[in-house]
Amino acid sequence: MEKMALFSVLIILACLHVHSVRSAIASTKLDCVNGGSSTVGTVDEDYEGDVEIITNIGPNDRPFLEPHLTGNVRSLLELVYTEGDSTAIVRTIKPLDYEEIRPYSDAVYYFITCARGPKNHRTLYVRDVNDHPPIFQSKSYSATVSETTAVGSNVLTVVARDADATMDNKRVWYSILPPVPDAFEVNTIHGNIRLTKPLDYNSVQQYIFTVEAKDIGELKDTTTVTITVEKQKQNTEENQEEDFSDITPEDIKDQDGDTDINKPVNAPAFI
Ligand SMILES: [Ca+2]
Ligand SMILES: [Ca+2]
Repeated sequence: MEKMALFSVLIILACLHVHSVRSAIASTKLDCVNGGSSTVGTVDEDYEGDVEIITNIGPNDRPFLEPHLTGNVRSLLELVYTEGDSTAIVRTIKPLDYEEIRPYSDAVYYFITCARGPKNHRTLYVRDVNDHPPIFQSKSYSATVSETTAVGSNVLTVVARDADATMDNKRVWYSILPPVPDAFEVNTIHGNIRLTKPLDYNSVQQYIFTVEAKDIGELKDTTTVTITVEKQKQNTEENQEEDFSDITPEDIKDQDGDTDINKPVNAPAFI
C-alpha cells in the first residue's frame, strides 16, 4: 500500500514537472492570410528548450524563421518544421544569453514568415540573470606615496568590471578584507583607496592588503594592493651648505627620530 502511495506521489510530481516545463512554452497559431503579432512570453536568461508550438499550418504555408531587430536571431533560435505538417516548433539553439541579446534589446524579435508572404511577428522577452562575477582589471595594484601625503588623499583606484547587462546585476561594491590596514580605506562605490591617517616611514614602509569586489549575488573577485611609503625628501644639500656654515654639527642632530642621513632638520637653529 505504501508503495502505491509513493508511486502516486511520483506520478503527481512528474505531472507537475511537465506542467512547469510546458508553462514556459507558448502555443500560437500561424496566420498566413493577415499575418499578425504576438508575445510568446518571458524567460530567464540561460533558458534552453522549446519556445513556441505553432499550429494551424496549411499544406502550402511552408513557414520559415526570419530575424527582426534581433539581428542574430538565427544563432539563438531555430524553426523545426517538416513540410506537410500542421505544427512546428521554435526552440533554442543554445541557452539564451541576455548579454548577447542586450545590444539589441531585452527581447528576441523574429518573424514566422509564410511562403506566400504574410509575416507573423513574435516577441520573446528575456530576463537578465546575475551570471557574471566582477573581475578586477588587474590582479594587483601598487603605488608609492610620500610620507607627507595629506590625510584624505586618494592614492590609487582599483577597478572591477561586471559583464552582466543590467545595472542591478553589474553594480560592484568594494571592501578591504581583514586584516584591514589602519591607514587606508576604500570607497565602496568608486574603488578609490584613501589615506585616513598620517604616514610615518619609520613605522611602516609598506602596506599590503586585499580588496574585494562583490556584486548583488555575492559573486566576487579580489586584488592585492601594495602601497609603498616614500621617505620625505630633504632640500638640496647645496642650498643648506651656506646656510649651515656657522652651525656646529651638534646643532643639526636628528630631531624627529628619522634614521636616514637625509632626515629633515628643524629650521629654528639657523633662523
Ligand atoms: Ca554580476
Ligand atoms: Ca546576465
